[in-house]
Amino acid sequence: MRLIHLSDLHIGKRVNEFSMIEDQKYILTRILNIIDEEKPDAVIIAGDVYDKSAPSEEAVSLFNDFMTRLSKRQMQVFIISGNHDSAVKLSFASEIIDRSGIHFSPVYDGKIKAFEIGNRDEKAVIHMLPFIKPAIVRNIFPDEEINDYTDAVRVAIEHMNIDDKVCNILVAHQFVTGASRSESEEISVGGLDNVNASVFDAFDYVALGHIHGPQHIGRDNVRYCGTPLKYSFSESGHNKSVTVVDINRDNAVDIRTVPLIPLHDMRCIKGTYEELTNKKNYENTAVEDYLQITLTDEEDILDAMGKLRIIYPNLMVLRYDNKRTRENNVINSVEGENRSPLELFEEFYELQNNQPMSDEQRSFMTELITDIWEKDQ
Ligand SMILES: [Mn+2]
Repeated sequence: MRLIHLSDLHIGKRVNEFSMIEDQKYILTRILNIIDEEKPDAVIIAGDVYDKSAPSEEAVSLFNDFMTRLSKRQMQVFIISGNHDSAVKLSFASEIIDRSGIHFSPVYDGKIKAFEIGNRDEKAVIHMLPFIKPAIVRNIFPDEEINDYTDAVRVAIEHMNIDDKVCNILVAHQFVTGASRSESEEISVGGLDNVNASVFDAFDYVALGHIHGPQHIGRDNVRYCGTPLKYSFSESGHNKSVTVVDINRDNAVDIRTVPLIPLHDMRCIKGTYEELTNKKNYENTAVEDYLQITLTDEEDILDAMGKLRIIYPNLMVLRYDNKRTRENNVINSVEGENRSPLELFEEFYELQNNQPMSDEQRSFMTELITDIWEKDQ
């Protein structure tokens, strides 16, 4: 039996004010191609279908299109809500849609929807646990002691029906202790929302969502498949993929990944303005990628963003790495009433830029100061 594990589509997401919708359309088509090649029995989407609880119209229509195309293939689909989704909206008409083989987790009410997949020889039960917080579980089970996320998930699992004679698969969207994070996740500061992986011991495979880098926690079969696209520059080194899980007759799982090649990569490049605008250096590179450029020039380039975007149209973030940005000098109020305006300015300039003014700059300033002085009098 074969499963494809996806999560964190974040449909409708904007990264540094750039819409990702075309990239998402492209990668969802690529995922459908992988599904056609791999012919899984089930596809899992472990939460964060949308980026927002009130997704845009274009996000909803893209997801609708993806679901419609999935439903034409002979397989079951299991979708839970993540912390970015509205659990209520995502489960709209879910009991009606269930009949089509596409299953959305209902709003958590203490009962967990579980579905059997496979045939007489190979069977698995998929348990769908939407994103939960301690307060939600505490309200439903007031007699249980729930102090943190680990307690909440443990109690939710204790109230499931788990038959240990079959292969049990859990779909969940939580931050498991030890997972390595990236900047595009929204996780509470201080890491109070982490769940200890030991709560998942009863499952043969745990299909996780929430953390954006593909990884397993402890055992191989407690796994984050990661986002299908890079959603921050902290992920520029990630290799995004689809996770394919094969379950054997003895419930052993075999896990592999199929790489996802995006429409635009997300990369960081660094150099002087002259280097980065030299045709020889960029003509054979993917200039349309989403870029973070770090300029190493000592002096700020006037309208560098606008000029660089002529070559690199999807430049998202521009930074400088030079003496000024490396040493963060605190500029104190300059003492010395007896010093000339030029001397005061020179001191200010040196503090700000970590280098003295050049002769050319000094004569320019002298001229400017004289000019202002004359006008004032
Ligand atoms: Mn997410």
